[in-house]
Amino acid sequence: MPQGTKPVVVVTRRLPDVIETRMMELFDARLNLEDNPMTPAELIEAVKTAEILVPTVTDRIDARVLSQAGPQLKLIASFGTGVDHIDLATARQRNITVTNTPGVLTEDTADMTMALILAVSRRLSEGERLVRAGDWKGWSPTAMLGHRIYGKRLGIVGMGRIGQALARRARGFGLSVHYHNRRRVHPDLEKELEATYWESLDQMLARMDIVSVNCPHTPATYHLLSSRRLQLLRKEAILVNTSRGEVVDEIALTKALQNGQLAGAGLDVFEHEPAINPKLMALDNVVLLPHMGSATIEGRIDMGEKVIINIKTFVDGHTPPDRVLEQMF
Ligand code: 8YV
Repeated sequence: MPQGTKPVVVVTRRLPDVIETRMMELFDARLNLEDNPMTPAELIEAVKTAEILVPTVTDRIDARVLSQAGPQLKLIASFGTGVDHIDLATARQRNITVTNTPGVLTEDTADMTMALILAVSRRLSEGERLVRAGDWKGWSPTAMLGHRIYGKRLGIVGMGRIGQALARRARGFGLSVHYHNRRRVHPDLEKELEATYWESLDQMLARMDIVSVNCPHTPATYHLLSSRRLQLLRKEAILVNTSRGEVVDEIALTKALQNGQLAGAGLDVFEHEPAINPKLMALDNVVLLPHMGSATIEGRIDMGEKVIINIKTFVDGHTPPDRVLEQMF
């Protein structure tokens, strides 16, 4: 990267004002003020000119896009933690560094997961719909009965940062914490969280009251909650997903909910966002959110700050703090 000149940074979506302003000060930043998601053709145009690309989850940076990148593209500083929208292997082959923004959206996403657990168990959306429709006839001892979460078993699939933050909250709500992870966490952490480790995901699923998906989407976790595994769940169980839609077989999940094989689901993410299976929309025992797990003003600013730090460090010739390597996933 030539010294002294500001690097060309293409930002694919609108970011908080303070972040965009700082980026204008530091870089030759090309902003997307209309905030329309870029088409594949627009992304290809972007990688032909950008020295640094700042994409989000709504941009597919696949081999087709990367194969059109000019030699000036050296860094993809993604705004977000998940990197399943970026072809990491192709980026590496083309000598393009990739960074993300881990850590700063952990607490917000764990909050949203807890909110979904409560919303499904206590029928918050149904109650709200009833009131707004003007159909509430007054209090009744048997109306809108949900299920208590206190004393129930929560199975966390993926005990990374967000899984751990969820476990801490869950303890406060009187849930007992169980987890499945590629690797067992440190015994001290297990002790602190009073968490029970299950090497076998199948065995854990069959025994839980609540299952939360908190692992990243990778080739190894695609449809981890397959039709077969969903059938292992107890019919009183609920499933929440604030990670990635692709980890759960959405068609199989919809069928399981329709057939009463599963009591309910809380979903913040979907396999083909923003499209949602219309059959899911028709179900009362499902709470659906528009991928807003990390959507806080504070979180978005922190994410933007991280993007700026990653770019600055890289431009200054150092390894950026949030460099993503394929073997991390
Ligand atoms: C972000 C997310 O809003 O960071 C992630 O992986 O899923 C979201 O919480 C989004 O990805 C921003 O690109």
